[in-house]
Amino acid sequence: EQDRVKSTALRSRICGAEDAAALISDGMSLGCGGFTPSGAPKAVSRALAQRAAEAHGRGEPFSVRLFTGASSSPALDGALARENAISFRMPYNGDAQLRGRINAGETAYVDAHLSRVAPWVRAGFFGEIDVAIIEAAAIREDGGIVPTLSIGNNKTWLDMAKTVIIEVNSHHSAAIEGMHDIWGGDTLPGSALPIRRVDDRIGETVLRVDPAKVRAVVLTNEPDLNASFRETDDGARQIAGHLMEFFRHETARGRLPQTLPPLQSGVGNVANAVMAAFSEGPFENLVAYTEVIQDGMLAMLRSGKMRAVSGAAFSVSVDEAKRLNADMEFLRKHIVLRQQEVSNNPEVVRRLGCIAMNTMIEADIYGNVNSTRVMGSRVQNGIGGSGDFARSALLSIFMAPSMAKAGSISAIVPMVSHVDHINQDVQIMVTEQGLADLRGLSARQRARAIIANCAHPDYQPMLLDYLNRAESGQYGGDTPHLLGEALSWHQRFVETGSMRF
Ligand code: 0RQ
Repeated sequence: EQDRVKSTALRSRICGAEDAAALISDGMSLGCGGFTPSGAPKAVSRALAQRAAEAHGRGEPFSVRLFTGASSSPALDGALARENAISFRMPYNGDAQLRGRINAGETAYVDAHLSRVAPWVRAGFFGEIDVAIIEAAAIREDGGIVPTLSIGNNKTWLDMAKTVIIEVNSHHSAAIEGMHDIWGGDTLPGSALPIRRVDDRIGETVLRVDPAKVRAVVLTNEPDLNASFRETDDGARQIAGHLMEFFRHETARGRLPQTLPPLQSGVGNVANAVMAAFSEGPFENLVAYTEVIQDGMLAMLRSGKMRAVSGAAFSVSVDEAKRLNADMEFLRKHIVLRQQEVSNNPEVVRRLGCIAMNTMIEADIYGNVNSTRVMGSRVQNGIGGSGDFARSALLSIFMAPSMAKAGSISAIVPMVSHVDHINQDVQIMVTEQGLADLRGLSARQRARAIIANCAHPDYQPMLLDYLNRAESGQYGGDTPHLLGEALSWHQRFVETGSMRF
């Protein structure tokens, strides 16, 4: 395993995870790898959680400020949250333990657009980064660091941190070297990203660091802690079916090219079902400029339906993780992994004219979307990259099942209880009931289209009743609302456990 560390300077820093974790003290800011479980530190973060537990056992405070790429892993967010050792967290969380801490008010959470984090950290908006902990597949003789299945904000952590810890994980195929593309420039005002096609390469394949800052190199051999997807259900298949029909219709009328613009696809069950539908659909030579690369896209690369993918991270099932390690030579030719300020860059998304497909928690009748807060106040995950893509895409699509929690919640409500995506950033809305094409519709027309096509029949009469009364008792006729009633559905759920009357 030592063979993965070719640089003699850095080989001399090899040590155990406990020694590395001992470099971190209470109150420090950590910049860590991790974008989904891919690339998150494992051994050092577990050792750090152990340190926190011991300190707490002695009655001493111990917590860190944690910055990552996006969500991370049970070995980072999970282990530290269990010990209540995260005082501040940015920019995304998908871990249930940490979600509990945030919703209990114990961890301060800054939910931010993923493309914004690195340039803002470099600008000094969030203070200094004390320690970087990143995962590598190898360290070359020239000191170049080969990343693993995500890059996240690692370039910025390596540039900004005073101390650097590298976990070299020999579980990953060495053939991954060459897949990454690391942009050495900036994405602040005055700079331009020279990407014109999804597979353009604009940087180096390795990360660089001042070797004097590297205080520990820890050897590991461990797969990412991936979760398996749920079986695709009928609802997800129906959503995918409505979308495919829409794309066939748009290409037939010449509004979209036959190969479709570059696709961005969010995470989860519905997104995977959409990719499965593309696998069987009529479109060929597809490309993706996306954030997360899931099983479905890899299947299309293998079948030849998809030609090229640019992404920030792999987020795959346990089975796919094994397959892709064996398949790395092939995948490397078709995939460009980028740091997230490039993979999610709105400038590039606008230039390429992407189709953004993201999942939501709820939408209102006018097309505003809540992706993050249940009943307005409980965070689920975070905005992630959905805003980076939705605002700048040629077409922005939001999808969800029409009801949640066994039908006690309607995903279509009079007014969203929290807004992540304003109606101007939502052109197409899809549920298993159908698809609403909102392009060119006024607010009142959007409301009719969303209720007719997307709402569940159980909730349609209630929504129509709300809209009709709002239109007749209106204060304003553009976007009619009954202000005293607009959030009453959420209030009723909180009080009774159901939005139904
Ligand atoms: O709760 O876990 O308690 O059962 O939300 O919902 O249906 O399992 O769907 O996993 O696809 O997540 C929007 C959260 C959907 C996700 C969201 C409850 C539901 C369940 C999860 P349980 P599902 P998914 C780029 C794109 C924002 C980031 C983003 C997300 C849980 O897609 O985080 O788009 N998106 N990134 O029961 C109350 C409702 C609900 C509801 C769902 N209306 N009311 N609860 N739930 N709808 C990728 C990245 O940035 C990484």
